[in-house]
Amino acid sequence: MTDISRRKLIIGGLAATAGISALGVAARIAQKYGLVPPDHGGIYGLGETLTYASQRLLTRHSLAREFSRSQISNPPFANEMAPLSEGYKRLQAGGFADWRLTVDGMVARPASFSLHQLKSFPSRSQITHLACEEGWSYIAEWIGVPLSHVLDAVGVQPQARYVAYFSIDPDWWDSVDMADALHPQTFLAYGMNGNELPVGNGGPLRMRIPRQLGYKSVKFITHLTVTDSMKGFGKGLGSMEPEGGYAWYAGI
Ligand SMILES: Nc1nc2c(c(=O)[nH]1)N[C@H]1C(S)=C(S)[C@@H](COP(=O)(O)O)O[C@H]1N2
Ligand SMILES: [Mo]
Repeated sequence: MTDISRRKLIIGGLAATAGISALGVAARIAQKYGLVPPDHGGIYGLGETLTYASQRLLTRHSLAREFSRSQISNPPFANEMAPLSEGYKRLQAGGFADWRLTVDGMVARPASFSLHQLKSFPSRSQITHLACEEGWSYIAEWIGVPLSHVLDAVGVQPQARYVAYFSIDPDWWDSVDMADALHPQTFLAYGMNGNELPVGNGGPLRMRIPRQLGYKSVKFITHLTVTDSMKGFGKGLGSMEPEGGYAWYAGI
């Protein structure tokens, strides 16, 4: 099922059972609790708000399923990608020694971390499922540093609401709310199945968010910005995904 038709079904189903006026009430409750996603405008905006608000109220702290080593997919699936940029290839030729993750925005101590520094932070692993909206998926062991650890290191200001993340590939950027940014399974991943993270899977550094669809797990991450509003980024919809018709919140 495509994303759009799934969304229509959710809206249709809710409208049929709850009635349109109850939908309006739900949208007002979402507004009151600050549970309106950045892509709330447009035809499917009400559906986006309801999906996001109900998931946040019901499943905010739940964990994505973890698997055993014997369930790891072999080989892991690498999705097709646009060709890598010259800038990327230069860093790759240098063994990624000059790769940096810069962190700025609403933080007490803006910073720039090398891979070596990120790897010196507490390392965690998880065996989780990466699900593409196009239907395929695979299970892998992801090794990295929890995003929450990096955010603690820079000191997030209390007004912060989102963490936006950017790839060296300028077409790819996204954001998550603080609930997902601080979620224990949200990693900046640099390893996979006991090895370095392969280039095809986003090496040397990718976002890994198992609570959401694969497209939120952006590859080749070089920059994080902590913010209280997504208005100043792209078309203000929270990521480049809603600009192409996909949901900003892609919880699974
Ligand atoms: N920079 C970048 N990140 C990306 C993509 C991409 O094309 N470029 N594809 C996304 C999509 S749609 C999915 S489903 C996953 C695929 O991850 P995989 O190649 O490890 O299977 O990466 C996501 N991150
Ligand atoms: Mo995808």
